[in-house]
Order: sequence, then structure tokens, then C-alpha cells
Amino acid sequence: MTKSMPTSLRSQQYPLIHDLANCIETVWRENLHLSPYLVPEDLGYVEGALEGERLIIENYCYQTTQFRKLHLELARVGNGLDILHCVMFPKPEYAIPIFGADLVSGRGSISAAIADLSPVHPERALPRSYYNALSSLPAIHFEQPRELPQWGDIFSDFCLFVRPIGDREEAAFLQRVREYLTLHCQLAVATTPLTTSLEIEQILAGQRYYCEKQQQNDKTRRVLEKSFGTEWTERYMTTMLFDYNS
Ligand code: BLA
Repeated sequence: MTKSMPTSLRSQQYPLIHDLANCIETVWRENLHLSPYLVPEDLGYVEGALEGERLIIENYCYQTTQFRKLHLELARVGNGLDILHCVMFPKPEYAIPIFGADLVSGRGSISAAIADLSPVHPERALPRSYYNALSSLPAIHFEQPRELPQWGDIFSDFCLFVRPIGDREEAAFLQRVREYLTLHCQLAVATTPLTTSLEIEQILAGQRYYCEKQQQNDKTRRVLEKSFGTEWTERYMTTMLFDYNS
């Protein structure tokens, strides 16, 4: 495993991944007041190749008044597989959903594009303001919707999970994620923090459940294990990708 300054991975990545990374950062900058977030020193930029192909990971993290961690990760496996991973973890005083997105491309197309505002309430319902805003977006149709895995009960009814076909569907996906992000930032900023410890505990439990389910994604785990081994992968998945203690 080696450490060095990040080269601009994004410029080499699949165009939709590059575009979504830029879109996420732009919406964050336009709507939130970003402060630095300290990434463990050895996890900002990582490169590994235990067995087989080299995996390069770049992490970008921020925090804001409403969010304890905004995380954008870009990764490339060998010369073919590009990945974008993004999660916005609210502070537990904010009873708002978790935004998450994952894009995986290989051999010249995107195989998986997922984005959601996932509820963390005990009854796993979205706040009314989110439900209303998301329901008012015009319906969109994708030729190849994908089925959620078994652990996917964390996702909302508004979860997009598709294999986008062609430029038109890729653009539609990007546009819809921009809408999710923008309304999320605006609603988050307008949210009054909770004050009772019982309510805060419930939100924490919901965030923990979300993370535990995401940690069950074997597809992510396998990619990481091949380059970094099981121990490193377990640490990475529980401290960097889906942590709920900090
Ligand atoms: C799927 N995630 C995948 C796949 C790979 C990765 C290779 C399979 C792609 C496919 O089926 O076409 C790999 N994803 C990674 C790696 C990282 C990553 C290595 O983020 C990080 C280093 N995953 C998330 C988030 C969501 C998510 C935030 O990290 C959703 C908000 C979802 N990824 C997700 C889902 C699948 C997936 C639902 C499909 C899983 C399945 O079909 O079993």
C-alpha cells in the first residue's frame, strides 16, 4: 500500500462519474458552508494491489452545521472499473434522511447507478417536507431498472437504481441526482435541530441501521478485499465508508 499526492483521478474517469463528482461538489458549495473534515492520514489517498489489479482511491470530506460528514470517494480498479461513492451523514440532531449515491462503470458503460434519500426514522418514513418535494418531481423512466439486493430495505420509495442506457438516460440520472441534492441541502438548512435525547437516540439508531446494512454489500467488500485484504477492508468499511460513532 502506498501513499502519494492525488493525481486527478476524476479526469480519467468515465464521463458520468466525472460529471456527478463535479455536480456534487458544486451543489455542496452553493448551498452549504463547508468546513474541513479530518480524514485519517492514511485514508485520504490510497493505492493497493494485493492480488491482481491496482486500486486507487481518493477521498474528499467536509462537515457543515447540519452534516457531521460529507464524503465523496472516487476510485479506479485497474484501467477499467470506475467508482463514485457519496454519503452525506447528518448530525443526529437533524431528523433528515441520509443522501447516498454509488456509480459503477466498466467496459464503456455504467452498470449500476444508484441514488437515494434514505429515511432514518423509526418507522422509516421520510419527513413530510422531503416526501412532498420528492413527490412533486416529474416522473422519469429508465429502460433498465435494477432490483435492490436483500439488504436494500434501507432505501426509500424514491430510490433510483438503474443501468442507464445511452447519453439521454445518463443525463437524466445526473439531473435527477442534482435535484435530490439541491432539495436535500435546502431542506437540511431549513431544519430545526431536535432537542430531546430520546429523539436524538432514535435518529442515531436509524443511522446505525443504515450503516450496518451498507456494510453487508459484498460487491463493495470484494473489490476492496482483492486489493487491500480483509482486515484493511473491514476497517475501511466501518470507519471511512459507513461509520456511525463519530
Ligand atoms: C453495487 N458496488 C456495487 C458494485 C460494485 C460496487 C463493484 C456492483 C456493480 C454492479 O452490480 O453493476 C463497488 N462501491 C463499490 C466500491 C465502493 C463503492 C468498491 O462505493 C467504494 C470503495 N453503495 C454505496 C452507497 C450506496 C450503494 C452509498 O456505497 C447507495 C446509496 C449501493 N452499490 C449499491 C447497491 C449495489 C451496489 C445497492 C448493488 C448491489 C447488488 O446488486 O448486490
